[in-house]
Amino acid sequence: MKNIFKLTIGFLSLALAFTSCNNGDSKSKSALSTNAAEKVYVAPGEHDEFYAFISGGFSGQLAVYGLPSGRLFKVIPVFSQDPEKAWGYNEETKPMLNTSYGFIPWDDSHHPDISQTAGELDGRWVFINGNNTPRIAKIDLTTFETTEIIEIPNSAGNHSSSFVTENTEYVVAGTRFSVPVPQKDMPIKEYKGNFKGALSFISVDPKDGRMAVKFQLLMPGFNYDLSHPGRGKSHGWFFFTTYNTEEANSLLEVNASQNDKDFIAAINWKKIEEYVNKGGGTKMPTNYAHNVYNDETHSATSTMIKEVLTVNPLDVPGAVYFLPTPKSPHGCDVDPSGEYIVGNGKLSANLTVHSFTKMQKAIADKKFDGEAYGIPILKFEDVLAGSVVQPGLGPLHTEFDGKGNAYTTFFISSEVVKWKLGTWEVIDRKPTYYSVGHLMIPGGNSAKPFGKYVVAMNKITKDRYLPTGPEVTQSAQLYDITGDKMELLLDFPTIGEPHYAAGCPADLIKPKSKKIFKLADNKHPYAAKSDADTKVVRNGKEVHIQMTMIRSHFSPDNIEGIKVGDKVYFHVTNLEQDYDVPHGISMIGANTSELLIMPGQTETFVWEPKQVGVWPFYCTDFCSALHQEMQGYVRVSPASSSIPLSW
Ligand code: K7E
Ligand code: RUQ
Ligand code: CUA
Repeated sequence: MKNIFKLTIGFLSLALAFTSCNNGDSKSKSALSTNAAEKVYVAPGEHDEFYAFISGGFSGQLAVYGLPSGRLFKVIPVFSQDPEKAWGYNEETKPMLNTSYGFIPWDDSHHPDISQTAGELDGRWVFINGNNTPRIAKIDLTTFETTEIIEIPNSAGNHSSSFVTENTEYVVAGTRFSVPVPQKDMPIKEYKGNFKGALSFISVDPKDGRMAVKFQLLMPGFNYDLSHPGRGKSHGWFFFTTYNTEEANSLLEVNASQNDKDFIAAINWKKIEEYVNKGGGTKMPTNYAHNVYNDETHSATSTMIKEVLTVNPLDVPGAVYFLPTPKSPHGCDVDPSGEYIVGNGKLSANLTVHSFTKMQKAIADKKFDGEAYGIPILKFEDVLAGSVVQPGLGPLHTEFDGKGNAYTTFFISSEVVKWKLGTWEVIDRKPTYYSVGHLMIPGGNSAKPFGKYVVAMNKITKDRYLPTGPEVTQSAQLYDITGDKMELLLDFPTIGEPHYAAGCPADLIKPKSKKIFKLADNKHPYAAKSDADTKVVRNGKEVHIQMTMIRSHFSPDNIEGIKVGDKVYFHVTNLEQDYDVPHGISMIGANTSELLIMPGQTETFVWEPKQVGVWPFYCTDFCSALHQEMQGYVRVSPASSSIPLSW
């Protein structure tokens, strides 16, 4: 115990002193095998084998890369405004960023996860969490656009999220911070015993993917750090790592690392689902936003929901157990068979692996080691499958290759360690440059991983790239894992700080991702589907322009009768029906971004002219040889003017 505590202090000071991580070892750069370049080379015009969806961390976005090339294809705005796509700037998408706190165009997004059917990736959607103002977003993989965002009530620091169950029955969101539920004004010192940790099970409609908070389990006031679903034999269960089981209100080391072991919470969600389907649970008044993007109107609506179903774990006997797990476990990872649950104890010397079979036996034998707030604690020895002995310093996350091997990242010793499930022996280790967080094997969080590559995502790069002022890019590193030994192939920069990523074979998504919206199906209330539909309508100080765009003109392109003090809505429809022919539009002095409008779609921006004059607008996307001719003028007259609207 004393020794472990000493180790803890050592680990912590190492963790705090980034500079003591592996320092720039320039020899490693030339140590690449000569065929590394060949292995990542995707010839011009050729396609990559895998998609990788890498979280943008504090940029609130999700970046789409190809593997093995590491080429960046798209940055999908999720919890962010993006002037490139007008996301969060145009009137159609602003409601997507609505919350119970108002319009919040930013978040900290950590963990993308691809939807699954029967435990395998199905390539329909990617889910990702917003940590800060707790939200879960869903991205449609036919359009690569965010189509739904749901806020999570009673939650704070939505970190153990957004992982999906085997058939995407649920996307699960767990609170990092326990808080008063419902929120109230109370002394912080009275945290212990009074705060709650909400674990939310958000159902996903199998047809349209529509999300709804089915129930929230109100757990003791620990920090719920990460989670992963059971699969195969453990289908129906969900596992969450916890830290601060001391329930300290200040996490200075002395407070938070007292307990030799924290817990992995094992939740039998099937049992709780049965309980709530029979009318169990308590409806609690609350307030949270549910934002849905409609493909037909090309616009989003935001609805406030006033109630959530909460469940007290003590009301569902046999649904919740605690598995003691040494020293502040971070990642909670389940192997493809569903048997092994890895608790990555950040401050632990060994890596702990629990056995689902042993857990079930211990539960059946009722062999408990006391309880916490009435929830049975299983005996460590009774659930332990094995330990990887001293594999490295500061384990964070583990992924699996589907061939019986696991790969764990070590933040402090800056490396990926490959080890064998069942024998727990270390097979290989490779340095990362530097301070790796998550890692990703395509399908690595499913029953069927594609164990060809692992991507390590690093927090610090120091000397690895051309310097760019005080901040250097964060980065990912690609390793070939087809042999016994991992082989470093490639470094590539990431958007923001990367946390988790999700990868899948390109073929799963490619065939359905060249979507074109049919103009005939456009149900936007202000769509103009031909030049005959175009008009300009005044309603007091509000003016609505219904405009079209097609190579290479706007219609109308000369508008008069607008006055200072008007609020002018440009509703612009792209009449094109060819793949990949967007047009843009921008207006001088408009307090918004340009619009980039896809074929068949209508988008809207607002312009409030402040000065009289004749003001130009133009197409922002180089669309044809006559792109530069795609322009128009709006004449703005004094507020007192009686010039009629004309176009
Ligand atoms: Cu380890 Cu937010 Cu998944 Cu980052 S967390 S690394
Ligand atoms: S930290 S290992 Cu950047 Cu929040 Cu996650
Ligand atoms: Cu339309 Cu450029």
